[in-house]
Amino acid sequence: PLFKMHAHNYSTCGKIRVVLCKLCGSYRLKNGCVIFNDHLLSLVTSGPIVPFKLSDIGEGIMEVTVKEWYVKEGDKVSQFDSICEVQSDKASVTITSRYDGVIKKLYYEVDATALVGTPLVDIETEPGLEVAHEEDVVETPAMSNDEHTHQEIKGHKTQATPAVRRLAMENNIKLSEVVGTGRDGRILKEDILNFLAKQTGAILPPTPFHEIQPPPPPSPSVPLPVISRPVFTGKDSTEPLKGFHKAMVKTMTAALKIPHFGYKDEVDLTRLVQLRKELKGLSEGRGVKLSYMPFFIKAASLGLLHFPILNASVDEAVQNITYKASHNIGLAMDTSQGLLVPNVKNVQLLSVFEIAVELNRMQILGATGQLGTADLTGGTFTLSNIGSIGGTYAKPVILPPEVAIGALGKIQVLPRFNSRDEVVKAHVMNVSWSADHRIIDGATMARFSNLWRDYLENPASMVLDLK
Ligand code: CAO
Repeated sequence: PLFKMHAHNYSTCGKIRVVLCKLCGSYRLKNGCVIFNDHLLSLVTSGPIVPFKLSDIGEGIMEVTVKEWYVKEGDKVSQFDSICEVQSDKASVTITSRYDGVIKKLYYEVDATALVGTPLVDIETEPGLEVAHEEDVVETPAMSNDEHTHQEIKGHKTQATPAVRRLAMENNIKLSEVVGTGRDGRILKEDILNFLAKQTGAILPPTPFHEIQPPPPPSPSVPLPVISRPVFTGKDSTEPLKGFHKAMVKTMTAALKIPHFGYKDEVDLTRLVQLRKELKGLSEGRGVKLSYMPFFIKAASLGLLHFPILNASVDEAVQNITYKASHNIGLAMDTSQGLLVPNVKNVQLLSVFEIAVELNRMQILGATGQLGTADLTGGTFTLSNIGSIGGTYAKPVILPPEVAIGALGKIQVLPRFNSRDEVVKAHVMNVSWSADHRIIDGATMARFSNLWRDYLENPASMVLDLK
């Protein structure tokens, strides 16, 4: 009778998934069974239906395109299961579930535009589940490239894989309290274990030393962008610009407000061609493809150490200049989704081989449309190797807030004079620089270009300046 007389006020009981009504002392179990005075009283078969909203995924993104659903109505999902893939104008993001339950409704068709803050799906949660208030729901988008998730907790950004989040959750640990020792402060499994050990006084075995494993060689099955077949439909067609195209409109329109200064030169890569030939097999033996790009990138970083103004950014009002400590060198990439510019982070700290490892990773992600926000943001200087497709000169456009960009032409075998006035066979590449002429003068660009060229024409000299 008491059991029936009131609306039960269930609250979570300890760490286990049992809820207790404070008024009558009945328990509700995770499976919906209600127990009162040791008697099984009822079976609740379903919990509340929760609209699962697309939360703010940062970077000022207000809308995304739904690229693929991984669930359909009626599917059972658990926390961290992938729900769908969405694409913003900056990156592809995998949205993962916050709840265990059953999908009741999908709000969008594939290719539809979903707005931040509106529901993506309705999930019928499991009975007994304490559902957070809608305002409290912070969904954790998972980066599709490395399955890392980002979450804003009281202004403190934490990064961890779903497995690490689960480990933290199972042990009632708030990620915001754990110091991440992974790259960019990422929280690793060991960080959670160490945190636990500190709390419980347990002594953990030392973390085994992980040797950096090069990624597997690019699989031949990874489709590289190919020339598309001619298309003739016989009628005009109009479609809205979406995703990365929209980003290109925004970035390039902003870029062309910047007065560009152009500077071009020729680089004799004969020695570098020989050096790469010698190192290519060695690198492939370690499972990494070695192109010229890692040398171009490293030489740029060595040059930027002498010309930090080229690795800087200016604010929109052009009142302040910020010299960036990290050389996050972007490279224009022709991907399955069109032009993207991922960047290799902290090139100043990387060897040529480590840059090649990063480049291989990004090329695989680019070819499969999986480059994520982490790789696509934070660039400080850009190189565009259009020569891998063809052409000699280009007129590259600065990617604001960066202040300089270089375009590399095709390496051609051409006759040139050597120091004894003899005609020799040379491997020649043209470089075309563009710089923000509001803050960079031609002489600076030319001096940097000379230094970059010297490193590449005498690649052994790079060794002297490697850290
Ligand atoms: N001249 C001649 N050969 C070149 C070259 C150049 N400038 N650049 C690369 N190559 C060679 C490579 O050495 C490699 O040869 P091997 O098979 O003998 O090793 C081959 O071309 C293929 O290289 P790659 O393209 O796989 O690798 P990369 O590191 O040189 O370039 C990347 C990577 C991402 C820059 C390139 O794939 C790409 O997407 N380029 C297009 C960039 C672009 O679109 N720019 C325009 C931006 S503005 O719209």
